[in-house]
Amino acid sequence: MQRRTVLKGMASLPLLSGVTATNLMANEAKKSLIKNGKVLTAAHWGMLDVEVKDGKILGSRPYQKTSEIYNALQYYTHDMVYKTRIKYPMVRKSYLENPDNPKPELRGKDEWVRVKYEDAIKLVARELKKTREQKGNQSVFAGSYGWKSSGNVHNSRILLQRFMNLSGGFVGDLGDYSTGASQVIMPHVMGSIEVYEQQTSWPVVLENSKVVVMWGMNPLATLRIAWTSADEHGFKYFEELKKRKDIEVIIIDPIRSDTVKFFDKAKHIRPVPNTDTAMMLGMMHHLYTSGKYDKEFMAGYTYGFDKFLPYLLGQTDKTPKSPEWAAKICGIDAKLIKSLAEKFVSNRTMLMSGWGMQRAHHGEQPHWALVTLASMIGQIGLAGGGFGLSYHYSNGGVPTCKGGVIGGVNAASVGIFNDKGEFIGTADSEIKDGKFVKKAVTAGEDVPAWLIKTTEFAFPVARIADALLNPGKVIDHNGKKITYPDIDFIYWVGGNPLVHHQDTNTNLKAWRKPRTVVVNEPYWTPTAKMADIVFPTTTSYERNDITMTGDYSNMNIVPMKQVVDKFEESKDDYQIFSDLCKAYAKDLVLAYTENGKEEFDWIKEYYDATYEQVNSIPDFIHEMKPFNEFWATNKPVTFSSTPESDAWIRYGEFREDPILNALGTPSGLIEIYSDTIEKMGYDDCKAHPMWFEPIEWLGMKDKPAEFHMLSPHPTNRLHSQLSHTSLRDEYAVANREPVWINTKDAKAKGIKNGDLVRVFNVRGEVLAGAVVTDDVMPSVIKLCEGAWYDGFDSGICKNGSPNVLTIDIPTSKLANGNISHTALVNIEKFKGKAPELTAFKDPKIVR
Ligand SMILES: Nc1nc2c(c(=O)[nH]1)N[C@H]1C(S)=C(S)[C@@H](COP(=O)(O)OP(=O)(O)OC[C@H]3O[C@@H](n4cnc5c(=O)[nH]c(N)nc54)[C@H](O)[C@@H]3O)O[C@H]1N2
Ligand SMILES: Nc1nc2c(c(=O)[nH]1)N[C@H]1C(S)=C(S)[C@@H](COP(=O)(O)OP(=O)(O)OC[C@H]3O[C@@H](n4cnc5c(=O)[nH]c(N)nc54)[C@H](O)[C@@H]3O)O[C@H]1N2
Ligand SMILES: [Mo]
Repeated sequence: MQRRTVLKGMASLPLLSGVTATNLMANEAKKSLIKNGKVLTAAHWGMLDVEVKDGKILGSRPYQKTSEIYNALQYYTHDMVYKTRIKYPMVRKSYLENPDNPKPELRGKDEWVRVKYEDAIKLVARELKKTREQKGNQSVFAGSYGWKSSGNVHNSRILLQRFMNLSGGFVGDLGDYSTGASQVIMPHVMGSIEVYEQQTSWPVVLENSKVVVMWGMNPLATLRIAWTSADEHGFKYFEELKKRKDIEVIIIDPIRSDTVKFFDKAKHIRPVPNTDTAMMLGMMHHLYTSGKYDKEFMAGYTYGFDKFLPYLLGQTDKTPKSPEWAAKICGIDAKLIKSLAEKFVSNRTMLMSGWGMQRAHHGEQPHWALVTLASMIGQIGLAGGGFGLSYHYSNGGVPTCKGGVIGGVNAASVGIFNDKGEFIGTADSEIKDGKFVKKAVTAGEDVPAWLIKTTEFAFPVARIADALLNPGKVIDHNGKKITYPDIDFIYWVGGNPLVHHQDTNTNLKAWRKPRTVVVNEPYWTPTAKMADIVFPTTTSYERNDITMTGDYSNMNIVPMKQVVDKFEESKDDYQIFSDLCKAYAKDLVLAYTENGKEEFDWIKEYYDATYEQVNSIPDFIHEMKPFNEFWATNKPVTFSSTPESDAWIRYGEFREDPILNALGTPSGLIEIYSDTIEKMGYDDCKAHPMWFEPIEWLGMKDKPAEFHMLSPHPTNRLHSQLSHTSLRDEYAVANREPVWINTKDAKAKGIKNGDLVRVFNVRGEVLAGAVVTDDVMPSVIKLCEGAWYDGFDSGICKNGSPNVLTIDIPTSKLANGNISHTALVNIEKFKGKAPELTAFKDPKIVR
């Protein structure tokens, strides 16, 4: 259910008997909101000290300084609270007039009407119930993908799903946008998902690696954040790596990224986008034909090399995957391909990779090929060797600390109702004497039919538009068939799908299909503008919460203290869903809130459970204090790593004994050839890594457009978050999203630095501001993801959201990941009068 498995494992806890003690504390906390001074909280971008004056936020800065690397995201809390906010509950005019015929085609263009909160709650409860009665639970979609805010209690997506489960069930989704391809292919190859797993520890890398390769990876940007909250030690280790003259750094990326600029001594190699698999095959071919690969490792630790070789050598298709063959595809000289391969086998080499190149057509291939290459090099499981798919993310490789992990709110299970429509319990709970009580369930009990009814309809997350447009369509997914449900009600919180999903124009059509769309949002994002009913939501600075930092390191427990009063009529997601429960069915709220728990009850409950667990570790000296003391001191609890975690080597045990410590693959070995995938019989993902031509790329015949657009993750935002802050002034060009174009290309197109340009293809068009630079290779442009879509009035996105131009097809039938880094576009100087930017303006509000 939850993408970051690291955070899972909330044990079911005893219910609090007297809720009142912590309520008292909550009241105290509210009264004592600091009017002048500093408050500690945390965001995805780290622990923050927020400065308050007369009850208003002045500014914010990092709570601690762990590295010299500047993280701009940490300084804009003021705008996060006061800018572009939704003030009141709002309903789209046509929806309010007639929810049964709400003119969905007007979504995004219609006028809005302010309504009373209680009325909005009643409306949503009534229409949700109506949809379920008419079309069943499988017509309610609450997958609600997105990055929300940090905090284990006010976790908007889980809070939504808790409500949707308890009130009857919903359709969810599978996988995520980040690693859609890799997280499905890697279990077949390595027996684990790899992408969200701890890496060989940094101290081991710094001690042993002689070559560090960063393949399609920009940690200087992407390590600014973490799923929980950044612990910031990832940066520290990259700084140490830079100081080390004895470790060679090689960066493979079409773009001269922040990371390439930081490692100014590094070798920077710029392949044609989406061709890395070919380059890797060229390396493998050379290693094989020259006999310079680790034959013992291949024999002892891998499966199916013999069935891959005929392809590598060209016996199956008359095309040997030689360095010369690869060079023609990836644009890297064959000599360089060979010398790199030889460097890797003859030095202890860590192949680090980001995820950009698997967010592309046939995105299953590059990481599968990388694992195969790493196998031939033969250093997997050795100190400082092998590969790692998470050094760029959430402080991967920062040694795991000894201590505790704070639990979080869970999605509960599906509710059961009596004939009168009253809530009577779930498979593991019941309402007894007006109280919610948990029941013991016997393991192995049959799962009731109503419980699986909706989960069977879950579809891969990035197929959302396809699913909305094609109810009943059957698709292939990782060896299974999935039938799209007929979705008529969408509830989204904590995400910005009108920005994050590919091919916005198709997506807009899809969002105009269901009868009802409800969104909880702090800001007037494009997704809020595409809804029928909008609840203004608090930001994390307007409520109390608790989080860990460093998804793998588990370094700190941070109190996230309410900084200021709630903005206008905004409410916590928890409050909104509690009120929806009350309006939906008798006694439902008892289950939702476990008999009335408030934010502090949950915070304390999670903290206490961890405190107890930590105290039960023999002879463990730690900083944790009883909850009240912890909360009052306004400081994080910090745990330390152990000698064992400092020395930890990924796959070290497998290396020592591959029989005893077999991998979770069918063969127990690294699968270069997968019989499981072979049996699926897919034409777009075969049984071993292969080069497939992407649907659009620079080397194709009859290119539909001239430039390859990469839309990587923005350095100065978290996706679309922080878009509306004044940090935007630092990077916007011509008041639009900057687009990087190579000097030579710009000259040919008559484009100058700072020009307003039109980027377009058959799918759509956007305006952007030109940055003319050799930081991007010729024929490639860079337009980062996350600019708020601004095309509701004209069809042309005036702000420069790249997803207007990307392709909405799956990576392959295996993983169905998104392919946002695969798209050809044209670019020209914009002629005529520049249209006004409206991305950050309120929609039309009539009453
Ligand atoms: N072209 C292209 N597209 C991409 C990508 C790419 O590389 N290229 N990357 C993809 C990837 S990996 C990802 S993860 C996605 C990211 O896409 P999203 O996760 O959808 O992006 P965010 O901007 O983080 O959206 C989070 C939203 O939640 C809101 N929010 C924050 N806190 C709360 C809260 O407490 N309650 C509620 N109700 N709302 C809250 C924020 O205001 C914001 O609007 O984008 C994907 N799209
Ligand atoms: N500051 C900041 N940090 C973030 C995020 C953010 O929005 N802002 N988002 C977070 C999230 S949700 C995620 S999923 C991760 C994303 O982490 P990644 O997916 O690793 O990030 P990207 O920026 O998409 O891609 C990384 C690099 O790959 C390069 N690249 C793209 N295509 C190719 C290719 O075909 N070949 C090669 N060799 N390189 C290629 C890009 O130019 C880029 O420099 O980042 C996380 N960190
Ligand atoms: Mo992501």
